[in-house]
Formats: sequence, structure tokens, C-alpha cells
Amino acid sequence: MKKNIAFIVIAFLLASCQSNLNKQRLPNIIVIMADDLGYGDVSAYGQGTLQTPNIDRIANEGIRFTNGYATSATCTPSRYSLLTGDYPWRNKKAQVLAGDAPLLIDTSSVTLPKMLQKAGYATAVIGKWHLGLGGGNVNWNTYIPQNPNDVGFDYSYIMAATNDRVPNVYVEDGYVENLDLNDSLFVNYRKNFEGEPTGRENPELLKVMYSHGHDGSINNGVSRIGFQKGGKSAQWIDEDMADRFLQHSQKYIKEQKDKPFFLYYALHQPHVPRVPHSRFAGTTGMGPRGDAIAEADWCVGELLNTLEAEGLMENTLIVFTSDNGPVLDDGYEDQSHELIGDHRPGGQLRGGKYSLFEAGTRVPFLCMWKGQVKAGVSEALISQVDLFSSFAQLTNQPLPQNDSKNLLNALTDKNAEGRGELVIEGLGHRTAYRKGNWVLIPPYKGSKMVPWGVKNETGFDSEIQLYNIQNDPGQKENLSAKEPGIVDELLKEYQAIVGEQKK
Ligand code: NG6
Ligand code: CA
Repeated sequence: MKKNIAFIVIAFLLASCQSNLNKQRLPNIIVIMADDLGYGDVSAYGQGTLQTPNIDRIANEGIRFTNGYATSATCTPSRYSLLTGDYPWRNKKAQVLAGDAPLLIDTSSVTLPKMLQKAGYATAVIGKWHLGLGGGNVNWNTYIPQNPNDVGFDYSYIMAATNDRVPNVYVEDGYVENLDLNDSLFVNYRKNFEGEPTGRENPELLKVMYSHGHDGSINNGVSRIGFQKGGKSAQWIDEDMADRFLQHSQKYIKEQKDKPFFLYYALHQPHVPRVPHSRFAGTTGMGPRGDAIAEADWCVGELLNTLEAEGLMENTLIVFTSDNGPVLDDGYEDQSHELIGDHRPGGQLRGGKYSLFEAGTRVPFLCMWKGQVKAGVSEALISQVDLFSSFAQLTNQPLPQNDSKNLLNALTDKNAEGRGELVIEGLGHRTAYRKGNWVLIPPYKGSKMVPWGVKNETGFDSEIQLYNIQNDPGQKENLSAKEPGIVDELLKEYQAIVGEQKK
């Protein structure tokens, strides 16, 4: 009897040791999300001429996905999917948001970071947010309720929207950083504040000239979308932004000793305005867009160095990706077209940011986990929406009931299968369907080019489009007339997922 009890006690102790071990073994997770970085912008993809040696390190030591997608060809909807596990077109409001838009994610919903909190993780977002703040009519001079901390982040250090939208301030845990309360900050997206200079009226104050839009309030010699007044001590300096986000990320990593952590490191490059630090300006010969990518690449390298110095490399899974495809002139005269040379930001893919063609959503997608993930190239079909379920599997949490698929196997094994089909989104919640190597784009009314002056194709056509992207990665030949059976089959499946399609 005594022997039995001793045995049970030992077994119990062993079991609890084991579960502690399991807990200890949960890896840190870092998602590095670039902003408007194209499939061909990462040199590991071998499609362009720009060099990104540090991002390449993730590719070369981990898995490089050749069929990795953002859910949408613009930022807000993509990021919404990453954090909610839902396709963005399910939520009408998931469209590019103004800088004073209310929080898009329902605070009662289960999100990726909330799920990881349940699994015992410390969670942080550092960088670009663009998912709204507050409940409408934000008062920027006091605590802003409904911020990232309400949807699962223990710590947040963000810009509210984009670097081309007001307010041009950092928000830390719901408070505008460095705000002088004697100089209150006001934001308006409809009209200017009396006496405040704008890009349109005061171009002599600009160091970067706008090309379309972006003629509102001026900060740091750059005019933006929207109007702001006051809060001068809190206004950012674009040249310092990369260092800010990097230093906060490094500090965060160093401070996490007790728990595994999830860091969503949301780089602001190479989104416009492209104003890199002087250390990078002029280094690529490709103008500010190339230099901003060089700066982002350096940041990634520094982050990896920090993980190494802290001895965390073996215990950290890193995903590197981009929120949507590339664009050259996105509203500022920064010589992006003139200096592009032979570089192809979207590689051989057609379209770019805003596009239903492949370069809109097919993005660099890399996963590295030293000692756990064998290096290689994977053709598995995978979307950022799948990170939610995959990380749930990784951290022993129940799989969510949403659009996310558990692709942990694909993330960690270059030979594992990905998802069978995927819905991708272009402008205005218009969607297309990929299954295997087929891409079906339903007929859509609307301009073939992005209507406000960006030189990217929308992918819209009054004819239905069908492409075989294995044989025809540049989507040059519409096979819909030749393959009516495939069109019918794909259309049925697509409609079963998205319901009544948009026109
Ligand atoms: C567009 C802006 C563009 C960019 C984009 C959002 C104009 C003319 N263009 O409306 O510059 O800010 O919105 O980019 O205003 S995203 O990457 O955040 O989706
Ligand atoms: Ca973007």
C-alpha cells in the first residue's frame, strides 16, 4: 500500500514537472509585419535587385513561403484578419481607416493576442496600428479608452494609423507620449483649424512634396492626410521612427523573463511618406523607397541580434511578412518610379497594393525557429489569417471557430500541405478565389487602374477572369473561355464561402 502511494506521489510529481516543462517550452512568438513591402522586395525571393540581407537571414535559416498571402491588398483589413482570424470582407467597416476612426475590433471578441494571454503569454504591439482607437470623437489629451490593450495586448506603443495620417504622435498604453497639456492636440478629418498651415496652402514649408492627396497638416516638413493642431511636443520626427519602434521592441524583449511573449512588431516601412534616417538616406540608389526598405532590413537584423544576445533564438518562432503588396508613387514625389531601375517590387506577379491581381496580396512570408524549423522553401498555400489557429495549436489552446486554419505543420515543415483554397481581397471588399493553382476573379465594374493616380491595376474587369498561376504567374492569359468547367466549379465554391458577390 505504502509503495503504491509512493508510486502515485512520484508519478504525480513527474507529471507536474512535465507540465511545467511543457509550459517553459512554449516558444516566444514574434510577428514582424512590414507595410507595403512587395513579394519581390525581399532579395531571398530572387526577383528584384534590392538587397535585404537581414530579412534574407530569416528566409535562409527558416522556411520561405512562395504562396504566402495577406488577406487583403490594403492595411486595415489585413491587420484585422491577423488579429481576429476572420476574413475582412465579413466586416463592412474593415476598410482603410482614418486616423480618428473608432476601434474596429470588438473588445468582447476573442483575438489572437487574447488567446495567447490565456496560454500564459505576455503580449505587445509596437509600431503601426491602423485599427482605430476609442469609441469615436477621441480626446487625445487624456487616456484613450478602447486601445490595443482592450483587444489583448498587455503593452502597446503605436502610431494610431499610418505615417501619412494625422495625428503624428506615438500612443503608449492609451496615452499620447510627450504631450504638453498646455498645448492640447486636436484632430479633424473634415476641415482645417484656422491659421494652421497645410501642404496645399504652404508648399514652401515642405521638404517632401505630395503628388496626390496628402495636402493636409504639416509636421516635420511633410504634409499628411487630415488636420491637426497643437500637441507640438508630441509630434514625431519621421527620421527617428524606425529607431523608436526598434528600441521599444528590444527593451520589451529584454524585459520578458518570466513568461513567453508575443510581440507584434509592425514596421512602418516602406509606406509613404518614406523618410528614412540619414544613416540610410541615399544608400540604395533607389531613392527613399529603397532606402526605407534598407532601414527596415537593418531593424530586422538588430532585432535578431537582440534575440541572439538574450539567448532566445532557440526559443522564439519568428514570422516575417507584409500587410499588402507594393506601390511606387502612393502620394508623394519621392522618385520611386524614376529610380526603380531593374528592381521589381512585385517580382513577376501582376498588380500591386490595392490590386486583386496576385501582387496585391501575395507577399513575403517567412517563418524561422532555430533548431525546430528546418530551412527550405515551401509552396504551401498559407494566409496571415491562419496564424491565429496555428498559434492556438502551438500553445495548446482550443482552435477558434473562424476563417483561420491550423497550418502549424506547414509553418514548421517545408514539406507539409497548406490550405486548399483562399479568398483574397482587393479594393472595396471585392474578392477573388484561389484554389490550387487556379485564381478566379469574378466580373467587377470599376476602373482598371486605381482611380486616384496610383499606377497599379485594380484587377477589375467586366469579364470573369481565370488564371493558372503555376504556368502563368504574371496572370497574362485569361483562361475563362477555355475552361468553363473550372470556372463553374470555382465559382460555386467561392459563392458558398462569400455569399452574394459584389458588383
Ligand atoms: C490611401 C492613401 C495612401 C495610403 C493608403 C493606405 C491617398 C491619396 N492615398 O488612401 O497614401 O495611405 O490609403 O495605405 O490618400 S495602407 O497601407 O495603410 O492600407
Ligand atoms: Ca500597408
